[in-house]
Amino acid sequence: MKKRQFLKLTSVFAAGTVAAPMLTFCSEPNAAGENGGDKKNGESNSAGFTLPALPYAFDALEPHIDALTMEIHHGKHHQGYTDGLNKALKNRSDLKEKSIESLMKAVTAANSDIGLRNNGGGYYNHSLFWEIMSPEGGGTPGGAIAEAIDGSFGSFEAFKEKFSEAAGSVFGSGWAWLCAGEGSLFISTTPNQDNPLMTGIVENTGTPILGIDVWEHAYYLNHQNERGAYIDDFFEVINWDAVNARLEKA
Ligand code: MN3
Repeated sequence: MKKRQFLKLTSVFAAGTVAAPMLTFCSEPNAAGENGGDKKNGESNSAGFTLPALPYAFDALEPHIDALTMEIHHGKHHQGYTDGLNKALKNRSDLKEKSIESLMKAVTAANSDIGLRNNGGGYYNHSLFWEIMSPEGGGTPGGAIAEAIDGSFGSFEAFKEKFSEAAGSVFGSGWAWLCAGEGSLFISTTPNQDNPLMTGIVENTGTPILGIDVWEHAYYLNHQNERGAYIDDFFEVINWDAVNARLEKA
């Protein structure tokens, strides 16, 4: 695997950019992360969060997701969210020992810390996204997730249709999710980098166990405007073992 290039940047993003739409922020990685690094598991400690290493090579998901998209998406976009999250946490000693899941649950309608919401969301969402894809993925699920999908949606085919429809219907940038809720699974969508852990912000709160990034940066190089084709390709690389593991912990 290629080593991540450390970004040397001459400017720190202006304060106003934090509140601006994420498209602007996302295309401009901010200050080089003093806490950044390719630690295998990413995640946190009191010094900050690190970009998790991709669990496979950039080209491993081809032909479904191309290598250049993966390299930019991971090395630039996810790194930008990681740095932004660390910046948002800089003067928040009250939050420094919290896991990323706890931080996401702490993002509520009442607590509108936009830096934490956008960058923490971007950090969490992409960490999940890399993990639930695999070059050995695709096909139909087995185990507990297969039973849960049948129980909640009737059949895998019905689930796939509903999930694809949801992902296709996201207006602008956002995500579609499969979540574990109270005794059943549900599909939801969120705008920008919001996710189903956030309270009072998203329509349906639950534990995300599968998610697809439908921001154009996730597919435009290879699929251009064909989001539907990208969604079909995503199904060819879903790591159902990882989804099962998330369901077990949910
Ligand atoms: Mn993305």
